[in-house]
Amino acid sequence: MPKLLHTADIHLDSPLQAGLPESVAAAVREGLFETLARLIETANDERVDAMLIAGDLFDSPTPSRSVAERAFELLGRSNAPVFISPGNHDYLLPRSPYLMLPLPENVHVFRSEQIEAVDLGDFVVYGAGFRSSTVSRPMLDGFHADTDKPSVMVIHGETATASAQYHPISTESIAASGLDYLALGHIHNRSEPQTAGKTVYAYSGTPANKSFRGTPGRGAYIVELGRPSTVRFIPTDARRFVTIESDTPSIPDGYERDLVRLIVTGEHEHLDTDALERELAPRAFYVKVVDHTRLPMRIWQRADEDTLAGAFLGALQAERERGEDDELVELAARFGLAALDREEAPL
Ligand SMILES: [Mn+2]
Repeated sequence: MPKLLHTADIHLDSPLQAGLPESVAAAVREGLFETLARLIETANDERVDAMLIAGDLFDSPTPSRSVAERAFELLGRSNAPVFISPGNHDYLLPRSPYLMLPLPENVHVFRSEQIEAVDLGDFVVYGAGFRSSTVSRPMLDGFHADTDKPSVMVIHGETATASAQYHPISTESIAASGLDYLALGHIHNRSEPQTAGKTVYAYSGTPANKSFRGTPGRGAYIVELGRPSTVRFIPTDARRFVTIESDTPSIPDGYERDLVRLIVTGEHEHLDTDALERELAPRAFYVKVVDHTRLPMRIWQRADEDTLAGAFLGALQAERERGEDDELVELAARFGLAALDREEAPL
């Protein structure tokens, strides 16, 4: 049975919105190309019969020429044909690199908002593409795969929302499609494969994170078309965004290539986040320390002292008992004690 690699939402050349230092952001952007190269290597190693990119390969409809040429050069290394369904980020403007630049022979871009079929002999690939940043017409409504061969569709859109601007796809239309697999893009957290009618469908999610938001562990789906189709996940991200929550301000081995957000919890009198970031720098590609610590209990015991600090802590405890926000009370205690003890304020 035909074998496919399903990916989507790489967002090449994304400016990133993670609040990272520019040099780190540049490395993450570069990592997106590494991820694309890895996807193509995987497709070749797995000897897939087609690679499907379900939209938003580029972050913008008009990426720079060098970015587009680099992407196309990589896609040209795929032994299998590559099918691209442009999404709401890389939609088909007349100036689109999909239309302006020479594409490798093995790359097919779906250029219409009407569903088009490409018969590869053993199976049929269907697809369509965004021609503007929004598509409100449900392109799958009324569609049925008119073939006896195994069939797959690659498309960008939303299955589970009332908002209609990013190509709404109803479960009913999937069930009526007769497709063996529907390769979806747009949602960056991958979904487990689901079934409607006899059609298996999934979001592969983005193959590489671009911020600490979203679930870690990105990759692509390897699909074997069949009745029913089977779906297997393979990891692909070149640099992971990892969040570690720990009482101990340390980073375990194995994160040297990754971006780590270390959330320090537990009881600590004072956490110097800047010093800790410098100290942990060799343990990861980038370290961001977030202070979620609480003051040790013994500090709060000072509320019994007959001192100004004692009275201050007692007043704060009373605030806490009246329902004041815990984190705010902790912060007030830290700043207040630092001032009373004539230290420099923390943070
Ligand atoms: Mn999208």
